[in-house]
Amino acid sequence: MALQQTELRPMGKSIARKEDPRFLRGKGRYVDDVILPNMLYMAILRSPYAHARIRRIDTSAALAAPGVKLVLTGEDLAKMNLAWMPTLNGDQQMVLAVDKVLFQYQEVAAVVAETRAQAEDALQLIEVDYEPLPVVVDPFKALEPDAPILREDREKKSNHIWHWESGDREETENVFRDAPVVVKQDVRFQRVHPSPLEPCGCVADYNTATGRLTFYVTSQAPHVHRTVIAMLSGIPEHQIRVISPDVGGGFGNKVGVYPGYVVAVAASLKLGVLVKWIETRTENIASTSFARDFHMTCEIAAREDGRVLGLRVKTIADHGAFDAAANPTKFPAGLFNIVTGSYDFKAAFVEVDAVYTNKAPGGVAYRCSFRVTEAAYLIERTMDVLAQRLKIDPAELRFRNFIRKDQFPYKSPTGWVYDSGDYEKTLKLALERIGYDELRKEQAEKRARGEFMGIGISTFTEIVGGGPKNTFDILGIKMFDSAEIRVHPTGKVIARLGVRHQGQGHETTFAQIIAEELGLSADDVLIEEGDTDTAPYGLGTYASRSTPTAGAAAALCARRIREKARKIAAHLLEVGEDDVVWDGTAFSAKGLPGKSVTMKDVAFAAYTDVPDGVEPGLEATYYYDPPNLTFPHGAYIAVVDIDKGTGAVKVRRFLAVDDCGNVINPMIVEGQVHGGLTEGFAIAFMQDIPYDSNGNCLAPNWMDYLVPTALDTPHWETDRTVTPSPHHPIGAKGVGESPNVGSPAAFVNAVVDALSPLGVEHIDMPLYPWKIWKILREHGINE
Ligand code: MCN
Ligand code: CUM
Repeated sequence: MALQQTELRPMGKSIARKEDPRFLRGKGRYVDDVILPNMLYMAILRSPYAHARIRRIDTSAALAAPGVKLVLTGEDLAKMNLAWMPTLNGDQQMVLAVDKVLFQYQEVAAVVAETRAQAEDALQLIEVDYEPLPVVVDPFKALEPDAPILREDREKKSNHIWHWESGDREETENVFRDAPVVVKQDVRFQRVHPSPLEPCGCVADYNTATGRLTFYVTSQAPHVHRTVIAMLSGIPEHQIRVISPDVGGGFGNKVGVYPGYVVAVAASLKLGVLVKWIETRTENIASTSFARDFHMTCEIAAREDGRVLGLRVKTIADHGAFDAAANPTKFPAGLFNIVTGSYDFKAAFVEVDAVYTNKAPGGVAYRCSFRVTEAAYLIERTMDVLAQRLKIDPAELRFRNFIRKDQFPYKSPTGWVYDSGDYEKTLKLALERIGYDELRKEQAEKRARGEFMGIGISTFTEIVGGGPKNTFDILGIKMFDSAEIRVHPTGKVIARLGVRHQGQGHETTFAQIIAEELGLSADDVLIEEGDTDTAPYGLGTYASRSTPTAGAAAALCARRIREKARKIAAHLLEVGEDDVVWDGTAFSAKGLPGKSVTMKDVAFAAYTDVPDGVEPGLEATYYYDPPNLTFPHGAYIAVVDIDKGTGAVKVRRFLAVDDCGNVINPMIVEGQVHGGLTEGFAIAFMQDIPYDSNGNCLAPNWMDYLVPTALDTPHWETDRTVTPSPHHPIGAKGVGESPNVGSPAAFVNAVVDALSPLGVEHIDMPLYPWKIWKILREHGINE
C-alpha cells in the first residue's frame, strides 16, 4: 500500500505518486491538448523512396486547395537558411529535402492549413518528380568501395562516418596471443524504436508584435531545444519560451530536435500565427530516432578455468541517412565502452565504425543509457557463450570473474571509474530467491525427457548520470543540472529543475528529496519542470541522469536553504548560530530542550521577522556538476519453457534484483523496473524494424511493430540490494534504464540455454517463435 504524502521524513518511503490523480483521471495536459485561437495545422509530405533525386516539386495545386495558407519545400527553407539543421552528434540533417531524399518517409514538403484534414488532403496535390537512385540498406555493403555515396553534402566521399576506439589495442593483442581459450561471437542488436504512446508534436507561436516565440513541444530536454532553435532561427534565446507540457512517454524519443519542429517554427515565422504539428504513429516509428542497429563481434580471451583475460569488440553502427544520435560530444558511440561490464578484464579494446545507409536517422533512444543496452547485451551474451564452451555453470563463471567489492573505486580497462558495487551479493541474492539449484535439477530432469527449459542470467553494470563537465557536453554545453527552490511564507515550496520527466515520477521523488532535507512533507513541495521561462538551465531527462544530477542539485539546494534557515532559527531561538541543532524536522537550541522551531516557523520569519544582516526571503539555486557517473548494477534471472510444436517461448519466471544505491521511493523504482523489463521483453521477443532491399520500412505501424499487451507480459519479481554511491549527496544512483539494459541478455541467455543440448550457442533477437521452431525442426524435433 502506498503511504500518504503528508508524512515527515519521506525519504525511502513508497508514497503515492502526486502526478497520478491527473494522469488517471484524464486531466493531464499534453501537447495536443494545446488548442489556441486562430491556430493552423501542419502536415508533412514524406518520401515514398529510400533514395532518389528530386527533379521538381510542384506545389501550385496544393496551394490552391481549400483552407491552405502555406506550402513549404526545402527550397523555401533554404531562403530562410533553415534547409539543414545540426544534429546532436555533430552531423547535419535536411529539414525538408533539398535535391534528394535519403530514406523512406523523409520530410519533403509541408502544408499549413486551417484544419488538419485540409492540410493532409492538400499533401496529395503536391507533385514531386523523383528519379530513383540505387539503395543501400546493408551497412557492410555501404562500406564497399563501389557503394553509391549517399551524403553528397559531405567532404568525405564515402559512407563511413567516423571511427572510434577505446582501450589498449596492443596490450589486448598480447593478452589474446597468449590466452589458452578464445571465444568469438557475432551479435546483432536489431533496429528498434521506443514508440511512446504519445508521438512527437509541437505548437509554434511566433508573435510578430513582441518578437517572442512560444514553442510547446513534447520534449525531454526543453532547454536544449530552446538553444538549438535560437541558434538555428536567429531569434534571441530569451525571446524563445519552450514549454514541454505533460509528456506521454519519452524513452529517448523526445530528446532530439526533429525536422517537423523546425518547419513548424518556420511556418509560424512566415505567417505570424500559431502552427500545430502532431505526428501520426507511422511518422513516429518510421522517421524519428530509432534505437540500436549495432552489428557487433565480441571476442573473449580466457583461461581454461573460465577466468577472463581480454576483451575485443568490433562494431558496425548503422546510423541511417544522418548521424542524429543524441550523444555527449566526446562519445560518438555513447558509453558503449562500458562493455567490459561487471568483470575484471586485464585488457580490452573496443572499436566502432559508423555508417550511413538509406534508413531513418537516430541512433540513441529507447531506455539506452547512451548505448549501454548494446554493451550489456553483448558482454552478458558472450559470457554465456564462454560458459557453454568451457562447460562451466554461467552463475559460477560470473562469480569467478566479478570485480570484487574491495576493488571499488574500480578503474576499467577502457577508462571508466566505477564508483561502487557488490556484484557477488546481488547475484547470490538472486540465485537464492529464484531457487537456482532446484531449477537446474528440474532442468536436468526435463532434458532427460526431451523438454526444453532454460535459465538465463544477466549480471550487468550500468553507467548513468551524465555527467562531469570535463568529459560530458552536448553541443559544447556541459552536462550539469540544476534546481531552484522557493520557500514561501507559509512554508510551502515550489521547486524547479532543469530536467523534464515523462512519467518517471519526479513530482513525487524530487519533492521527497527536498522535503527530507527541509523537514517538510512531500505534500508541501510542488515540483515544476519543463518551462524554460521559469526553470533553471539544465540538459534534460534521459540516460537515467535526473536523480544523479538534478536530484543531487535538489538535495544540495535544499541544504543551502537550510543553512540560511539556521541563521533565522538562531534569531528566533535567541541563541548563537553555532548553538542551533537540526534534527531532521526542526531546529532546536543546544542545551535548551523543549525549545524548537520548524522550517515553517523559519519560513514565516524569513518574510516577517528577519534579523539584521540577513537577506529576506528563503530561496536558493544550485548547479550541480557531478564528480563522476554512478554505476548501478543488477542480477536478472529468466526461466523459460519452449513449446516444441510452435517454438513459442513462455517466460515462466523473471526475477530482477537491482542495486541503484539509496532509494528515494521504492514503489516508483519498482514501477520503473516493471516498465523497463516489459520493454526489454518486447525487444528480446517481438520488436524489429527491418527494411527490404529497396529501403522500404517494413514495420512502420503497430500491426508490424509490436508493443506487448498486458496479456503478453510476464509476471515480474523484484528485489534489491543497496550499495550507495559514495559521491552522490544522497547516495542514489539512477535506475530508469537498468531493466532495459539488463534484461534482453537474460531472456536470450535463457532461450539459448534451453536449446543448448542441440548445440545452439547464439540466436539473434527478436526471438520470434518461427526462428526457434526452425531450429527445432532442423534438429528433427518437431517434424
Ligand atoms: N529513483 C528513486 N531512487 C533511486 C533512483 C531513482 O526513487 N535510487 C526514482 C527517481 O527519483 C525518478 C525515477 O526513479 O522518479 C527514475 O529516476 P532516474 O533513474 O534518475 O531516471 P530519470 O528520471 O532520468 O528518467 C530517465 C529514464 C530514461 S533515460 C528513460 S529512456 C525512461 C525511463 O527513465 N523513460 C521513461 N523511465 C520512463 N518511465 C516512464 N514512465 N516514461 C518514460 O518515458
Ligand atoms: Cu537513451 S533513452 Mo533515455 O536516455 O531517454
